Amino acid sequence: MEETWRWFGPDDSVTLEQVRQAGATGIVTALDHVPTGEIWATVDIEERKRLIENAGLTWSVVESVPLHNDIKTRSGDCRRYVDSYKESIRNLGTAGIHRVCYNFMPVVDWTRTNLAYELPNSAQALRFEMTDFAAYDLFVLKRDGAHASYNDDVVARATARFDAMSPEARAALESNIIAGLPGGEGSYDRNGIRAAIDQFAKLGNDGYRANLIAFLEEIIPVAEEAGVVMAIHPDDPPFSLFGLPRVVSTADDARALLNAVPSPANGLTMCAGSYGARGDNDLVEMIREFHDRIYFVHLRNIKREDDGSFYESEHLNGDNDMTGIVNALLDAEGQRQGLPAGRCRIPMRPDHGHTLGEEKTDRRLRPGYSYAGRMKGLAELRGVIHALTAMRR
Ligand code: DNO
Repeated sequence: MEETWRWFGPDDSVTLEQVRQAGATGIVTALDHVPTGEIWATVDIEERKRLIENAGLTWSVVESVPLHNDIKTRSGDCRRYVDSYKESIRNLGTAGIHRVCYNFMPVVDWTRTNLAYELPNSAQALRFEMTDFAAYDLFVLKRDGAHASYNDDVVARATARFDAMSPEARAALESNIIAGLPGGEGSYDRNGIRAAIDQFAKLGNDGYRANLIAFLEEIIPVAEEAGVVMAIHPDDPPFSLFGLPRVVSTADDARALLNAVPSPANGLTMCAGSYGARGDNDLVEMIREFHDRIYFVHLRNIKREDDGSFYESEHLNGDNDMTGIVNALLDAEGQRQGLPAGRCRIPMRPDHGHTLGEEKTDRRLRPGYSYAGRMKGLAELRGVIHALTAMRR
């Protein structure tokens, strides 16, 4: 597997030199300064690529080329945005960048309620807690029909939680949920998110899936021609939020979208932490089924609770069988021999890491994207890869 590292560009508090020191060889990055929906110009792509290569690294994966909401809802300026997306994909292919991660999450990108969940060893982790999420949905956003999304037990706990929260805690919760996390695409104020929820909710799962397939039908042929593979990132968390549709949460979802547009350019990102947040997703089984369509991997672990809550645990110590997952991915790589150069090795990145030591007070820290925490995760995963690879010889 190729060891990669997510880098947020020249403003990232982690430098490319540090990434090299951590031992990764590939960079995962995006042109986050380009507004969603605009074309990624060749000059900008080339400039970013040069920066990375001058540091002795390779730009392995684009994460993400974001989709404008008009594409997801197939309304407004959808036509223009799809054409711009095609142009960005062509420009990336011409520049020699051949892997693109994207997602089709409605309204909010990845979502957590607590960005500094204190663990027994005083490291901080990201957490999604259903009680907090429901408290926000029911009593701050006051979404129509919100009660139907939660069982009585969750509503009772959310009521008690909300009553006990200070105004500052309520504001912080709102900001965690709707202001957007690192690399995420949606950033809203309260009225903005209400309007977006209304617009997306009425599509329903079938309508929303049809919109994804319509997008793929247009984009995949362009990607094929440009020599680019598209790797859709799953919903995080992999169940409905705010009563919104979810179409990339399970093996059935993944299968439906691969079958709808059966091309090698139409592929998946195996995000272990996202798919793994559902106990009914068998990740090893999914890797075996989709082995030839997994183009990018996020390795992350979680500890789940019964009500959908989870927190991000240490990379090797959680509900995901990380060794089994890595083993299945190594098998998948083995099955790829004979593909064009660059298509056999699967780029993986240690997805997120705990906030440790001095980074806990570093104001530039992007939650989940600490240097030390990710380096610890990468080192642990590297050990697993190394041992499993040695055992195959
Ligand atoms: C979170 C990430 C997401 C992901 C996008 C993919 O850490 O996994 O930001 O990059 O959702 O489009």
